[in-house]
Amino acid sequence: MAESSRTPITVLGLGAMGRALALAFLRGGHLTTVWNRTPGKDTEAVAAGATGAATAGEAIRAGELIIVCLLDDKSVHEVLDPVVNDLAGRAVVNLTTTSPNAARELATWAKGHGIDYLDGGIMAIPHMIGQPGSSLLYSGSRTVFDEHAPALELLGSAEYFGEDAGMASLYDFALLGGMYIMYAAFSHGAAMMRAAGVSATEYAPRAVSWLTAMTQAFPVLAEYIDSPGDTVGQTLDFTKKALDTIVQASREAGVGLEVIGPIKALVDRQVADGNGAITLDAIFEGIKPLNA
Ligand code: FVH
Repeated sequence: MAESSRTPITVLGLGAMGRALALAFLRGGHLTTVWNRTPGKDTEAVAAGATGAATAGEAIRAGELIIVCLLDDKSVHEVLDPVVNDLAGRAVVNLTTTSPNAARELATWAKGHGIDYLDGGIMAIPHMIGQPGSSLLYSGSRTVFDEHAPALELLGSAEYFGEDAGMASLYDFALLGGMYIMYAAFSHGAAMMRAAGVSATEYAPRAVSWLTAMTQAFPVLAEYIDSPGDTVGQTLDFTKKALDTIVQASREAGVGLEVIGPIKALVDRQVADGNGAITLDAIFEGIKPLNA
């Protein structure tokens, strides 16, 4: 497709991620205009063919699809509020990390100003953008997602999670939460092995193969969580014994209990509440929202 037949795109915010997004659109043949609050950050994008704009308003007027990649929801308002008239009638895709409710607030604000708003969560780091493995989650305007899917797919795989603008962010944080808990789990294991002089490098391949294999249990656990019923598999009584021993082994190794301790506390509480015969999904019952 000729460059002129592709949607002109504007990227607001040229931090590490904004720069990667702009370069991906340029590689995809889009006329791309860029703007950043602090001047001088557009050198790489301009060298690659982007047009540098002096103001956010000038940048917005040059684009049909406006990509926002700033620090947080506060900075999004700081940049977009003064140029709301320029945005009216345009499609805005906000890839700034915000909480689900902040995304919903931005969607409501946008609707009130005639702006078609799609929120996005980036499951990638800047150098992954446009590469296999980069994944972006979207929710909000179906029209924006459908009309601009080819451009959005230049950044990574694009998945749509419905009209509720907060859903992409919710998935983003649920997945990121899991990632941080998993990294903490790796550190706990590495600390235990350090006590015996085994390096983290030696331990890492074991952790990869074991934890990867264990993720296969997620769909089964999910069934129990969604439809609590007959107990099949490992009970909490069994899990409690295992955790008691892991805690003992951690203590023997001189490892802090900050990571494993809260998990043991959750299981202990469920067993104390009489749920020892239930499977691991009882952990979910212990932390789920009160009204769910
Ligand atoms: N980098 C990453 O790995 C992660 C991956 C997952 C998604 N995040 C989110 O992407 C947003 C931008 O991240 P970033 O890496 O580009 O962040 P920085 O390099 O720190 O750039 C921040 C840009 O935001 C501009 N900015 C900040 N506050 C304001 C403001 N009040 N008004 C206007 N612009 C503002 C900043 O401008 P400047 O400081 O250069 O003037 C940068 O362009 C973020 O939500 C991540 O969570 C990235």
